[in-house]
Amino acid sequence: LIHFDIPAADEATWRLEVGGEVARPRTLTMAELRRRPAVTLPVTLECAGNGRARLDPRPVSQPWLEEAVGTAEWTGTPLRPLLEEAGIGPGAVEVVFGGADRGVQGGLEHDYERSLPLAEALREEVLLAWAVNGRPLPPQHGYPLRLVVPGWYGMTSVKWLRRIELVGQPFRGYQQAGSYLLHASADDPGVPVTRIQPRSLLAPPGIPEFESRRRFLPPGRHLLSGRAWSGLAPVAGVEVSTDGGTSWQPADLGEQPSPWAWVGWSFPWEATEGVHELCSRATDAAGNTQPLEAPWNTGGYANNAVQRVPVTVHPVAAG
Ligand SMILES: Nc1nc2c(c(=O)[nH]1)N[C@H]1C(S)=C(S)[C@@H](COP(=O)(O)O)O[C@H]1N2
Ligand SMILES: [Mo]
Repeated sequence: LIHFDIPAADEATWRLEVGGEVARPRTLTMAELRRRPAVTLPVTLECAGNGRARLDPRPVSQPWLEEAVGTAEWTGTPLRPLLEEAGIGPGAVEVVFGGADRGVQGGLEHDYERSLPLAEALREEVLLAWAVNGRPLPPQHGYPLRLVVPGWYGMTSVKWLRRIELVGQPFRGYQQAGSYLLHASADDPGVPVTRIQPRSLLAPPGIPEFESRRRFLPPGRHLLSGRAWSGLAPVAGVEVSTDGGTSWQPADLGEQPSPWAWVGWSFPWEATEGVHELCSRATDAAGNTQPLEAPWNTGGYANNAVQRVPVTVHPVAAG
């Protein structure tokens, strides 16, 4: 998701500024960043608004159904040593990350900026990334440099990163204090959106009808499969329901490539003739699980309610 415009950027002239509550503020070129130790990490990024269009009434913003999620291998340098070299000031409580994109939202003109509490910014898996799946970042994904914060919803992973500032007060910019809050009305101060809630999706089996999107498949054995993830803890299990969430059976889990990337799952299903509603439900190692209904909130964030895929099982007749 891109709030404003993709800024024009050139790696040769790009500069990253590190400043604020640090002993040694500095400016880095991309060449200097690339000379630092590099790591590659598989990470699932999910937009906090994924599932928004399933809420009723639908909050007005990007109308995602279930598609605003993906997994990639990100390459970059860990943030922590860079902050330590700059000398973290005793008064620093948060780290603000600024992008090069500017626009108006909520009636306020601002650069896209988000912050992290210092302890979260110092997690070893937080990266300043310049490559994805072995290639330079494409313009729309933050070329030439972006933050990648595994486990947090996507808004945290600031693209077109050009400024890192340590601050002595919690950051109150629009994208932090005016947005990305879970609340059911404008007068409720709300709770900040942070970590990715557990979720799973299934690859809809069979074939779709063009207009209704209803799906058809023949009776017999089908291997249902999908992905599951959580930003709170590794995935502990996935269950499947073929009756709309009334009864559940465990699915087979694959190997999770990292605690920060989704895991594949599968479930052999003996499909009988009739209409069935397929669902999957992920539970993480901290005991968090997906609800059948997620609470409504004004921004339409963090809707991790179980996906429902109705299918009609019947012998497929030609013509
Ligand atoms: N600078 C900047 N960074 C940004 C955004 C933005 O608008 N500007 N959008 C955020 C949001 S809301 C999401 S979901 C992710 C999307 O990352 P992707 O486009 O690489 O999937 O980028 C985040 N980083
Ligand atoms: Mo997002």
